[in-house]
Amino acid sequence: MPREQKNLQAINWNKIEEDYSKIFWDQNVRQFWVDEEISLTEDKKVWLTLTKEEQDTYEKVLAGLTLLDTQQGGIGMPLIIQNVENLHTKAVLSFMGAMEQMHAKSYSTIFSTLSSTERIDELFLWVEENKHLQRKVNIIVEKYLVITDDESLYLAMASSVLLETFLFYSGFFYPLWFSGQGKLIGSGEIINLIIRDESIHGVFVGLLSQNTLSKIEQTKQEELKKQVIQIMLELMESEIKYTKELYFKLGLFDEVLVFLKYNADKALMNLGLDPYYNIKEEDINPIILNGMDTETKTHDFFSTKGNGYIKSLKHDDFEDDDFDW
Ligand code: MN3
Ligand code: MN3
Repeated sequence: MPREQKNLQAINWNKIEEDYSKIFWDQNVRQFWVDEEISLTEDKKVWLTLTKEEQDTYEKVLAGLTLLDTQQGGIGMPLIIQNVENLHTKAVLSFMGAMEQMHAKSYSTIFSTLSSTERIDELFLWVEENKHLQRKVNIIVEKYLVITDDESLYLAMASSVLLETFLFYSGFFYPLWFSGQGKLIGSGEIINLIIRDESIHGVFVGLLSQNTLSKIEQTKQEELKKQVIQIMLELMESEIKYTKELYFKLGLFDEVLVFLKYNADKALMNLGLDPYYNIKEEDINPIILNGMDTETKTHDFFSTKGNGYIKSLKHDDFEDDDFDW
């Protein structure tokens, strides 16, 4: 007996229902990059001047980031794609998912420049065994694996934004700390490119989440928003332990904590929610802000692609101008 056929739709870029899909598609394409474009030869010289503890933390934060990007590219994006209906939204998310794999790969490029093969193997084992790292990724992945309706889809999208706009920053901190002082600039450049990607990912999925939430009954909406705050707090608790383990010995724990709270607020704002910690940009160590300042970079071939921290948008009040990055 022949299987019953469904009429499958082809994506039509000449008829776009959600007009912002095209804007996000174009922006993703415009800022596309590959890890091999960045020279890391200077980093190797600086690397040899670092202490054992500095090297250890640097390697571990990159290994941790590799896990986050691997899971976001392999599980998060594909499952969200499967559960949204709009074909253009799926296309944009697919592009973003491919970039997650580029991010994951770029850390390996840094490792191959700085670390021995034996050490790299150790780091990947450390990732599998670090309980704080495993816990935070599991909290997120669990939300991806149970999508069955709008409510679970909303929580999955919110978790995705918490991952991309908040959780990555405990790892980004250290490369920014060095590049903000003019050290390990090549690796810092890669991190800045990743930050630029995560910024639009967070804004886009944030908008989708607000869209999804608006389809849900009002009283349930309030309940779901509270759940998001609970997830954020659970992740923060885990992040504090992770951060302590990695940064305390370097005297940077407090600095990282402020940066984490700042980015947790950004994630909430991407979701159209109020900030929780109310950390201002002035509260962040200026070295970190300097590390994110692209004008100080030596590579200028990206200058045409635009860079920087991207502001969050409320679904109701964004306009075309908001995408003029
Ligand atoms: Mn990524
Ligand atoms: Mn991303």
